[in-house]
Amino acid sequence: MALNCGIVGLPNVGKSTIFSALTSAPAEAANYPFCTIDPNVGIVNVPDERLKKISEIIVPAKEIPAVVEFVDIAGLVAGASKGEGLGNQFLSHIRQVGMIIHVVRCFDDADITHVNGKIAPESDIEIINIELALADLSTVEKRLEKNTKLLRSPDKAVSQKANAMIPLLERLKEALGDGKPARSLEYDDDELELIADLQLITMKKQMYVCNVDEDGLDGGNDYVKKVKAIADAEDAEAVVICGALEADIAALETEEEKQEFLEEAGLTESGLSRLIHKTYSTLGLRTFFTAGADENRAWTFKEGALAPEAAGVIHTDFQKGFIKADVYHCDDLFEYGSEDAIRKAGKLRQEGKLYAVKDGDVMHFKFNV
Ligand SMILES: Nc1nc2c(ncn2[C@@H]2O[C@H](COP(=O)(O)OP(=O)(O)O)[C@@H](O)[C@H]2O)c(=O)[nH]1
Ligand SMILES: [Mg+2]
Repeated sequence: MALNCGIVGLPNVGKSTIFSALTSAPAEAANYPFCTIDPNVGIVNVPDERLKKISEIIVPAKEIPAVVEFVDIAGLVAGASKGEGLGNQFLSHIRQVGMIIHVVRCFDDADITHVNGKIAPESDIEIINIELALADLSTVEKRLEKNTKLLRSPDKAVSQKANAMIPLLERLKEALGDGKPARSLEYDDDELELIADLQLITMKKQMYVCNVDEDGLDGGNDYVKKVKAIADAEDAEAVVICGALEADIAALETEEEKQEFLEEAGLTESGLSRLIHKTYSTLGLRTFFTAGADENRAWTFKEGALAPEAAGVIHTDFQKGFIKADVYHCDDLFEYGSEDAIRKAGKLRQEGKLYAVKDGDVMHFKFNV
């Protein structure tokens, strides 16, 4: 499951500031098989009050939150798709992420140079989006060339498959050439399958982050309004955060200090926490829990997953040998106060292979190995 997001944006908009703040308390990498060892990659805990509350009732030796991976993707400037800046390196990084977080500078600061000399969210966004579209255009053009050659293949299956893809590639070429993202077109299921292995960057979901100064946090500013209008038109999320403030919060040592700081600034949740949660939901991710004496842990699954698939998040053997699951909802635990009481109240259920797991479920899997 692609649990990672790539942070993009023009230089000096605050990407690295936000990335550093996000990863200032890195998750314990050993617990996560997908982790990449790279200074630009950080694994970040998904804040979840429910896990804490579960642990107050079922006291574990260890508590392990769900995580999202963030990648600070440098090198995106006008011309990156043609190899300007760190062009190629940036492309290989961004193709691998599940979602794009597009940071837009929405703060004034004469000391911090803007690449184009002027704070202008609309054109900043356009530059980046066009660059991403051009990168995809080159992918599509290459594939068109290849498929045209394959039309002459003596292997009928090969030439037919190549042929079937050509109208789709032509449509993509036209849209991308106009600077439109691939996700703006409509596809049927067959086309979606054809398109999947192109790994187009502009097929990925995109979310905007307005990086404001502290004054802009409350209700935003004119720059934010512009970003929000663009996000709305694209049916995308726009999250307002102040990178500088998040960096200050991240530098504090304890959770209590951080909480105090937030309250003094009149905030209930840090911008990063909001950003992490939005990322999680935009990717269509949900959480289930496992709880026991050894560890309480939050696991990530795709909305709509059935019980065996959720079990597979823990281990592929759990999925292969899945028999059934004992399930209750964490809200029941908070209401009844113990697993025993839940059982007595008849709220602990046995579910089979067709059970669609719900956000907040606490699961005990039974399986054969
Ligand atoms: N005033 C202000 N400066 C910021 C903010 N976020 C980042 N900066 C500054 O902007 C400069 C560029 O930030 P950086 O994170 O390196 O940008 P990147 O090139 O997008 O990675 C640095 O000097 C940051 O300290 C912010 O919210 N307000
Ligand atoms: Mg940077």
